[in-house]
Amino acid sequence: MLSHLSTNMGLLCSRSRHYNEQDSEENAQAAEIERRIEQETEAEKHIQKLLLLGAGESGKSTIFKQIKLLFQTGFDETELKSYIPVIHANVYQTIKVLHDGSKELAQNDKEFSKYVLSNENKEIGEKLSDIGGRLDYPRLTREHAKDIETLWKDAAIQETYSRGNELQVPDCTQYFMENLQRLSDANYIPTKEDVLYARVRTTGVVEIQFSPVGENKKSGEVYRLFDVGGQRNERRKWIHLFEGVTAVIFCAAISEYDQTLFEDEQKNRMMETKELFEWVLKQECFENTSFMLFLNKFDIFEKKVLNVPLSVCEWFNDYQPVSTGKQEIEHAYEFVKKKFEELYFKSTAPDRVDRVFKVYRTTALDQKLVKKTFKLVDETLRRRNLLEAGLL
Ligand SMILES: Nc1nc2c(ncn2[C@@H]2O[C@H](COP(=O)(O)OP(=O)(O)OP(=O)(O)O)[C@@H](O)[C@H]2O)c(=O)[nH]1
Ligand SMILES: [Mg+2]
Repeated sequence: MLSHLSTNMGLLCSRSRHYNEQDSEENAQAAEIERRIEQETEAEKHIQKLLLLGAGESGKSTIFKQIKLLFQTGFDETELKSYIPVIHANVYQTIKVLHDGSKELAQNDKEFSKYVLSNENKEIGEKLSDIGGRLDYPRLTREHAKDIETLWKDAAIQETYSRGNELQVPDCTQYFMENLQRLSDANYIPTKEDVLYARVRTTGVVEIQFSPVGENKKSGEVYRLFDVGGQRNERRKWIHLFEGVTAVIFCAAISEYDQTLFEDEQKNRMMETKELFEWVLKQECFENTSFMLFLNKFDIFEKKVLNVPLSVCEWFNDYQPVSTGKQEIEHAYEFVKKKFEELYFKSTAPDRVDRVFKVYRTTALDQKLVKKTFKLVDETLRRRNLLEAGLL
């Protein structure tokens, strides 16, 4: 009996010891979880939040893709393949815009004959315009690619393309039209460059965490970059991201001074960008936020500016060309840059003048340039942190 009792006691004791062990194990686990949460919160504190803002098609997602390529894993084959329907859709949509545009110009323009398709291409044009108007596009076959190429080479389509600024012709047009053979290959896998050129309107918010790698080592800074949709109906989602932002990377496509908005064809794109930048600058949340202004699409700007005077845009109506060639391009670029700088200082309250403001000339498709630019952004932000911590 005693022995039984003692066994039971033993059992009891051992059970209570077991309970104690379990308790302390649970306590340890809880403490560990708490420690981890604390650690993560501490680590989160060091994560710098970067926000890509700007109007639609200003190049935000292209910068985002470059960051993924430069400082993260890049695109694996599955991801590359996921761009096939996007790229094919870009091709079909573009040829439709050009075909329908040529038809309209052939009816309404005073030099209408320039826009009339050659007789043998009319049928091809109608067929392709039909496909381009569908909700889902077929895969680009060799046969379709050949038709598209024929139409693209038609003088009327080329004339229409030269008036692309009036027609919402995307910037990837020429690149894709010159690569139709490759894009229609049965085994086609998009290249990194194809992905950068691919145009997908962003809806919602995407984010990526990265640490820019220096020459040999990591910079130590961890950034979380957010990409948003820039078209008007997307902008109401922006405000939810405005808290705790280290830097806004504002993309302005400086080549778009002679274009109108996709969502409102009465509105000049540069004027929209001006108003948007002004609005962003005045946000309460951005009192201490740094501003990195990317004057993007410089590659298109430098070609355009020699043919289309900057003064076609109301904001730049006081522009006077002074030279030709490269010098004129520089002059035009400096003029645009100055306009943005003036706008920044005008829209920045005197008590905020010490927030960081930097302007960069960018071509988002140019990987080397984006890498260099981000190195500069990283340096600027690190300097700012040290200053704020009183270490500089
Ligand atoms: N030539 C040229 N094309 C560019 C440049 N930056 C972006 N693009 C192209 O412009 C198009 C639009 O770029 P996105 O990055 O999708 O623009 P976004 O600002 O993300 O647009 P939303 O998502 O609608 O706000 C794409 O086809 C890009 O390849 C540039 O610097 N030069
Ligand atoms: Mg986008």
